[in-house]
Amino acid sequence: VVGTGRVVWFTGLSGAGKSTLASALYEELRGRGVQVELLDGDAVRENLSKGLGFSKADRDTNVRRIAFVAGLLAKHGVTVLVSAISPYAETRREVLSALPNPTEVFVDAPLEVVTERDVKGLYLRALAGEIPHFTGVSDPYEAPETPDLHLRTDRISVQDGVRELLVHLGVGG
Ligand code: GGZ
Repeated sequence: VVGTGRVVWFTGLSGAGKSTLASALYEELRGRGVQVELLDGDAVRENLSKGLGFSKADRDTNVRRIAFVAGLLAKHGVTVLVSAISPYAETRREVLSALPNPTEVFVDAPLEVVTERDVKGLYLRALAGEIPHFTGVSDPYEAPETPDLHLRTDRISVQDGVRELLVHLGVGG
């Protein structure tokens, strides 16, 4: 697809399913010949944002860096999928409003559910007080009030989530 790309921004708690949905969507779009790139919070923090922590200032810096790169890619027609907790509503609003064709996707699973899943064992450690500033436990998560898409991952499958995303993006289900 030539022309201006777009940015699909997945926000939500750790373990809510942001990266799972973003990478599933990535594969779908690639299969359809769309130029697509994935900026995942985890990978970004090992490279572009190495050394940053989880204070509000560091999270905002991380989010702004991701948005900066997303904007460069989108300018060249790439569909950019961002997966980052990005917990602060005001910062999300600021960066998203500066991006071309932004879509804010709220990847939503209740805290009880992500704590139960605890894929990486981080919630157990956070609840034990071993990880300070852990989102949802000892650090805020400001849910989007009017996301473009709201996916309840405790109620729908990855496949259904991807289908909703494709429909929303106008790429068909
Ligand atoms: C939240 C943390 C923390 C704290 C480490 N709070 O599920 P994960 O493990 O793989 O993804 C989380 C990732 C969060 O990085 P982001 O870049 O998405 O965050 S932000 O947008 O707020 O900058 C989690 C892990 O890092 N992790 N410590 N204290 N998540």
